[in-house]
Amino acid sequence: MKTILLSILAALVLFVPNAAAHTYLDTTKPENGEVVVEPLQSISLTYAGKIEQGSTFKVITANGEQMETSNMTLVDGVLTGSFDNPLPNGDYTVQWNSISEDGHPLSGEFSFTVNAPETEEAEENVEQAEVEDSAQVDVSESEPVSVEDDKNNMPLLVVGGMLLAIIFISIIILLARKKTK
Ligand SMILES: [Cu+2]
Repeated sequence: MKTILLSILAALVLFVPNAAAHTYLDTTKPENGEVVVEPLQSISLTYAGKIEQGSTFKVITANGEQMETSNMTLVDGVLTGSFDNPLPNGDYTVQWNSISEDGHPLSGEFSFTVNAPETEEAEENVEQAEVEDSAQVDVSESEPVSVEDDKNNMPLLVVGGMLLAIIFISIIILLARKKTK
């Protein structure tokens, strides 16, 4: 019983003053879990207290790629990162890393989704990709069909031949054993 009380006391002493002294992340824009339906060109994190210069965040796509921010500012506890172009539609995770005024490091992450009407640039990219796709299809279609069939059948023929050989050899071995008995 004494140890339990002591550990509770220790926990209180260790954590309560710390929590009270820490700055914490108050709000974010976009919010955690938000689906953004307009072009998004900046992300901001608002802290409840002061944080130090050098506080920063990374924006990671669903594929694990990092979106480079073109500008990162810290004004009155609001850390804002902007991008040269609106973020492409998709899921994003923001990994933030800040230093509280009392010197304690703070970090965490939140996620959001962009589902905005495609910009002209994005549409051009999609069209380009489609043109490249159809070009690739044309190349494969122009290949003589018989050649491709031979290529596809070759491994099957080899495997089939090897299987037949193995069965044939096994039968011979079995027959030879029977004869010796
Ligand atoms: Cu602290």
